[in-house]
Amino acid sequence: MARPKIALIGAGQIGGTLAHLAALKELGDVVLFDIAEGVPEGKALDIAESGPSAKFDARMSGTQSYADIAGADVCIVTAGVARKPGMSRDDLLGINLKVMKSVGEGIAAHAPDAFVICITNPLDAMVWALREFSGLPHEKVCGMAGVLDSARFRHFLADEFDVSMKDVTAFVLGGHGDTMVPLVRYSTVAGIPLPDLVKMGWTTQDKLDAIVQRTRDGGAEIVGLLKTGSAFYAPATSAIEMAESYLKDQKRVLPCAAYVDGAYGLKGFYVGVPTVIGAGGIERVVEISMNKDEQAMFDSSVKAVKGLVTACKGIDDSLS
Ligand code: A3D
Repeated sequence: MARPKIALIGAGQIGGTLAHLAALKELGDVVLFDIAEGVPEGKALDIAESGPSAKFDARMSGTQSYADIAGADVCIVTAGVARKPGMSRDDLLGINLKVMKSVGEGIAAHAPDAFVICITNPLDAMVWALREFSGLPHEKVCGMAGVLDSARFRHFLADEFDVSMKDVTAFVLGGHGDTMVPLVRYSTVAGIPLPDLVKMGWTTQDKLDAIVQRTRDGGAEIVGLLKTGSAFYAPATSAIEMAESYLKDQKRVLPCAAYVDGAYGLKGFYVGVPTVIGAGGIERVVEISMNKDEQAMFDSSVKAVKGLVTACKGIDDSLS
């Protein structure tokens, strides 16, 4: 059987890391696409030259032509502009919406059967627009945010408790932004929910609240440190986890920006929810029950996402 083909649209910081990880994990042959001439070619060659030492079998190539992504099984989209200090994710909206239009058209023309994972910010609006521009089935287009947000939450929790990150599960719902909803009640250490760990004296409510806030601000914390761009190692690793679940039909239960059509009382747009990712793409949206406070946080997050989608419609007539 031929190797799967993975197209990476955008060969910047995240795109290059995605290519490296996909090669190391031998997920398939990789095509890096970018409008910046030489960048995707250079990164592809550099990674290919690491193959003999890293001992992977995967073809790496770079291109400026959408024709070269033909027949891709997975497309991961990072094309666009990243945040600089002082910019919010929403500041990127106008610029990246235009990018989504060209990317959506390119995927529709050359890789219409692909599973598409969008990473470009502002995520929940860009994944919605990318789906609209591409016309692909809703279950084949999703956004990466929840895996990253919950990984950050898990990392901070594992640090606080001095336990392995492997035994910490965390749950983050809603949009990828300041209104994201880390759900403490559904987050556990080896099955013990966080509120119980507070009662057991493992941490205090104040410390837990601070970790929740640090998770919400996780992206900005990295932007503040790097000064010239935003996070890329953890975002790339998160998207690779999603791509692998699709390619290997693992049916992982992963939070991602998925099209919600009825669940959570919502209809017709993208928001961060738990999903099952398998060979069918987003095979299921998992609907959990929320208490009053959680529902209020989720509602305000949904409101923020709806605002961004409305803004997109205001910018591009074809989206209305
Ligand atoms: P960066 O290193 O700037 O790479 C973006 C690449 O896109 C550059 O190489 C550009 O040349 C390329 N590009 C621009 N326009 C086009 C186009 N029309 N077609 C093809 N390529 C194009 O950014 P990055 O890799 O650090 O980040 C990429 C995106 O991911 C940004 O929008 C970030 O805000 C976003 N991001 C999202 C998350 C989430 O968790 C959702 C996390 C981190 C970054």
